[in-house]
Amino acid sequence: MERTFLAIKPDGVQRGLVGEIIRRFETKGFTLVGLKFLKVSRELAQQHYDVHRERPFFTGLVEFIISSPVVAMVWEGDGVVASARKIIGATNPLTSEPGTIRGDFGINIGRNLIHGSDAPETAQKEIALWFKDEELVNWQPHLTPWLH
Ligand code: 3AN
Repeated sequence: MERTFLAIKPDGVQRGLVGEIIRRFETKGFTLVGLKFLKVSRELAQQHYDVHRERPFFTGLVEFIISSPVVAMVWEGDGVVASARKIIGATNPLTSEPGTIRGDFGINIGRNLIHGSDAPETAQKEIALWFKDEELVNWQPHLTPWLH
C-alpha cells in the first residue's frame, strides 16, 4: 500500500491548524500510520531540503523549519502521494485553488503550512529520514474492503 510523508510546518502549528489539516486527510479516507510532534534539528531540516541546497531561499527555509515545532506524519492509501498533493494545493499561493489547504489558509510561498512528498520514491526516502520502522504502525481500519 502506498505511503506518503506529510509535515505540518511551524506556521500551521502556530496558527492552530493542526486539527483542521489532519481532518482533511482523515475524512478523505487515508489511514494514519505515523505521527509525531517535534522540534526539528538543523541537520534533519538540511537533509530534508537537500534538493534545494543551492536555492536562494534554502537558509531561510531551514531557519523557519527549525524555529518552532512541526507535526510529522505518514499516511497510507491508494494513490496517497498524488492525492495528498492535490489536497495540499500548489506551492505558490497565487495558484493554489480554494478548497486546498494552501488555497484556503496560505498567502505566502515561504509560509505554506504543510509539506507533502512529491513522488512515491521521494516519499520512501522522506519516511526513512523522519521515522524509524518501529514508529510506524501497521494497521487497517475495520471497514469493508470497498469502504475507504
Ligand atoms: P512543495 O512544498 O510544494 O513541494 P517545493 O518542493 O518547490 O514546494 O519547495 C519546498 C519548500 O520551499 C516550499 N514548501 C516552500 O516552503 C519553500 N519555497 C519554495 N519556493 C520558494 C520561494 N520562491 N521562496 C521562499 N520559499 C520557497
